[in-house]
This record gives sequence, structure tokens and C-alpha cells, in this order.
Amino acid sequence: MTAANGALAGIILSVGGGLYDVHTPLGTLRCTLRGRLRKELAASPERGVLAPGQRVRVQRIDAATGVIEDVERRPEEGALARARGVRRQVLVANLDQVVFVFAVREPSPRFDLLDRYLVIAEDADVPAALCFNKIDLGQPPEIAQAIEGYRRLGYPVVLSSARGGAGLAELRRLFEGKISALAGPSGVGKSSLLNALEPGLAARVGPLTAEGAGRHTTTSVHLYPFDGGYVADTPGARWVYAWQLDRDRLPALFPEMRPLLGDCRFDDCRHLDEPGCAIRSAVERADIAPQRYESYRRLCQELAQRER
Ligand SMILES: Nc1nc2c(ncn2[C@@H]2O[C@H](COP(=O)(O)OP(=O)(O)OP(=O)(O)O)[C@@H](O)[C@H]2O)c(=O)[nH]1
Ligand SMILES: [Mg+2]
Ligand SMILES: [Zn+2]
Repeated sequence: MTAANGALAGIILSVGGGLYDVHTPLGTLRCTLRGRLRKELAASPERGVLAPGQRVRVQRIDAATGVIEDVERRPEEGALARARGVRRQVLVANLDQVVFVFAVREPSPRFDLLDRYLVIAEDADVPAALCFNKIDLGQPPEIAQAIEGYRRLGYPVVLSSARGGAGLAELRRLFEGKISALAGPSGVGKSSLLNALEPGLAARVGPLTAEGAGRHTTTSVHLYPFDGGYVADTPGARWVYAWQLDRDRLPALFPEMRPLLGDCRFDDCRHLDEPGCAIRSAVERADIAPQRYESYRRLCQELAQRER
């Protein structure tokens, strides 16, 4: 708890205006950065800003405030990041898992976006789980079928309703003792799920508008202490970006492709139009879902364009 130098171990919950809310064994403290640390961080690729989830050491000033003295340096482990110009911005650090949330209806799930999220999680080596919310609205059969496909790939799947309470116990078990982030498009019910698990946890819930973005939707990443762990609510939609993804690595980021990767006729097969491609044969046999393969093709093209 309290170290020899009097500093407290803590974890950053939120960041804003140069201030950091840090959860410590003595409560949540609003902290500034020690000048020396600020200078050190300014030279880092993250541009001097620490992310929620980051473990730090804090010198307490009084019951409500403190100063961050030190940072535990493992910024790449379990981090979800987005590109910001040429810089990289870590949105959440230190994650044990990311839970991608979609709605079964209103809005309908965009599986191409889900595949993009999954690739980014695989690339970052953050375990992924899926949550399909709003099942009180009923599941269209083709959606239910697609969801089963993801379950077969090995991703844990929770069907939930923030409104009716279905799946909440399962989500609670999923979150217990871990640092988790909820990510997904706007309006699927991420904040609502957190509030259903613990009233007031993520107070701002937005109405679903025509554009899918309500006035009160989540705008910044905030980590909440929850059941011995932490859960992050992240802003909707497009913040996840395939940051410097290596195109050669892409096939290995699709779990259903991994076991087949040595089986193509050509060692440098991109699994697009080459003869003797084991991946395309698997798609033809329906061992790989055509929709997943489409996502692969799309991401592959996108990365090729960016390499140019
Ligand atoms: N029918 C139904 N509606 C829900 C459910 N969960 C959330 N909603 C509604 O969906 C809308 C969006 O919910 P939010 O919790 O704000 O969604 P969000 O994912 O946090 O959205 P962003 O903060 O914009 O990313 C609100 O009008 C909620 O009342 C659910 O399980 N069933
Ligand atoms: Mg929200
Ligand atoms: Zn191939």
C-alpha cells in the first residue's frame, strides 16, 4: 500500500486538462504531474499524456489531491491506441481484455467494423470478448447466426439487455478482478450496460438520434473501479484505427486462418487471387465464413494502399 518513500500505488481513471484522477487505496485523488516527469513524458511518442489504466505512484497532498511522481513503464502491454496525425495516442493502457459491444438491432451490428476491431485487438495482444446488447428488441435470425460464427472462433460472447437485465450476471463475471474496456459504435448501449451493472457508474447515457450520436454520449475514456477490477467506457465509433499494422501480419490476426497458413502453394501467398490458396479453398468449403474473408480482403487492400 504505502511505499517506503511515502508514495501510494494508484491507477489513472481519467485524464483532462492536465489533471489526472488516480484511484489509490486511500481514495481517488485529483493529481498533477511532477515537473520532472512531465518533461520526460513530453519526449515520448505519447506526447506527455498518460492514459487511463496506467499504473502510477502518487504523493498524496491532502484527502482529495496529489502529485504523480512516477509511472510504471509498460506502455505497450495491453494498450489500445489510435493514430493522431503522426503520433500515437493511447486510449486505455494495461488492459486485461476489451469487450466489443454491438446491438442486435437499433443500430444493426456492422460485422465489418467488428472484424476490424478484432484485428486490432489481436494485433495489440489484448484478449477480446463480444457483447451483443438490446436482445429485448429480439434477434433477427441472420444476426443470431452470424453471432454464433464468432462464438465458434473462440471469442466469448454475451447476449445482454441493459433494459431487461439479461446477461448482466455474465458480464459481471467477465469483468471481475480485471481491467476491461468497452468499445463499440455509438448508441449500442455501452454506458447503459455499465449503469445497469451499477447505477450511476457511467452517468451519461445518450438518446439515440438519427445520426446515431446523442447529445449526452461519452466523449472521453473513463475507467471505473468495479468488482475488484476496473471497467472503461470509451467513446463510440471510429476511434480504433489500424495503427501501423503490418500487412504481412494480417492473416495471422484471423484465428480461423492461422492453422492453414503454411498450406498455400506459394510461401508469399496473400490469399487474394493466387492459385493453390488454402485459405480460399477453406472459404469455398465454408470452413471460413465468406463475410470474414471479405473483411480480410478489405483490410488487406486498405493496408496495401497505405503502404504506397
Ligand atoms: N431497447 C434497449 N435500448 C437500450 C439498451 N441499452 C441501451 N439502450 C438505449 O440505447 C441508447 C444509447 O445508449 P448509450 O448507453 O448511451 O449508448 P453508448 O454505447 O454508451 O453510446 P456512446 O456513448 O455514444 O458511444 C439509449 O437511448 C439507451 O436507452 C437495451 O438493452 N435495450
Ligand atoms: Mg456512452
Ligand atoms: Zn493463400
